[in-house]
Amino acid sequence: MEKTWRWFGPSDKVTLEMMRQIGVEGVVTALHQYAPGELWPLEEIRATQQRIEAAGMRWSVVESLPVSEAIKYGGAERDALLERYCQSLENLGRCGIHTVCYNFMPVIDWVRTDLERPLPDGTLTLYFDYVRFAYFDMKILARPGAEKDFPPEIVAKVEALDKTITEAEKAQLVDTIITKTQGFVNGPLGGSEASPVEKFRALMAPYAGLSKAQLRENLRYFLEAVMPVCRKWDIRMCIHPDDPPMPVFGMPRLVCDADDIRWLLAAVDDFHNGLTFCAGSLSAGAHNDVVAMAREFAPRTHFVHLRTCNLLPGGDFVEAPHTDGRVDLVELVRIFECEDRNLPMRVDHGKTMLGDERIGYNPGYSFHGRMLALGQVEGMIVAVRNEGMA
Ligand code: DNO
Repeated sequence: MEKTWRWFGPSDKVTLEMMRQIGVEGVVTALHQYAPGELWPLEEIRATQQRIEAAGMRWSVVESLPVSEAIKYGGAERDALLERYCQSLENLGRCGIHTVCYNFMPVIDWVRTDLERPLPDGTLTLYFDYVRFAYFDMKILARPGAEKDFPPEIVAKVEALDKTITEAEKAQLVDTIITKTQGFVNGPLGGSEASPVEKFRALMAPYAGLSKAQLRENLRYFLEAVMPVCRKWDIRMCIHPDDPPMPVFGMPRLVCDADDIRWLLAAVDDFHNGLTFCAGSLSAGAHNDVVAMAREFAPRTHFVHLRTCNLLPGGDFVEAPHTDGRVDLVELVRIFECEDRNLPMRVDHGKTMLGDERIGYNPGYSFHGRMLALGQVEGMIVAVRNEGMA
């Protein structure tokens, strides 16, 4: 596998020079200056690519070329948006960039309730508290009927929490779930001066009543529209699994388990329609046997996110150290090394440690924590390659 690292562009506090020093070979980035739906001009792609190459690496993966909401819910403007999406893909192809990660999650990308959860050793990690998540849905977003989506014991805990939760804790939940985790991925939530919660409700409105089957048809429509340009320029589209792998806020999600992935790969049976194997996202669902899924889907995997969660009682999960989670990452390295396509791999998230907390990195994208994880994974790769020689 190729050692890659996500870079958020010139404003990222982790510089290309820092990445080069720790052994990164390929850069994963996007033209973050453009909002979803805007065209990525050829000369801007080239400028970013040249900057990366001047630092001694290559631009391996685009993460992400964001799919506009209207494409996902099938709005009137979707064909115009798709035309522009294809044009951006062609521009990437002309520059020799062949791997494009995207997601098809309605409105919200990844969900955590705590971005600085202390571990016993003093480092900080990302955490998902099921009761606080349900609290946000039922009491802050106040989504009609939300309580029907949670088991009775969770609803009871939400009611108990409602008696003790402080205003500051509520504000922290809004800031974490809506502002901090989403903001740096696709830019800040659009719209007026409305509060984040109001903006969020407005973004969710077009999905009201949209079934999983309809969302699937919209994904198929998207894939059929982009496949011709992908075939022409050998661009491998790789969808990111849902994080966490379950429907949220009453909206369907399409990449939660092995059956979903089977559907996706069969819906458009083309090598260019592939997967970002995000082991971390998949590992947050107790229903997923992540190693078995890697074995099954490796031939259509074009990009690997190598990390793992641990599942806790009551539906919580925590992002675990790379050597200590529920998924055997060494086995995943074996599986993806066997693919023999030098698959780009990034360690995805890392712990916040040794002063990372003072710098203000994007949540999950610390420097020291990810560097430690990369060192650990690099050791796994070397050991696995040596097994092959034995
Ligand atoms: C979070 C990331 C996701 C991912 C997008 C890809 O850390 O893994 O935001 O980049 O879902 O479209």
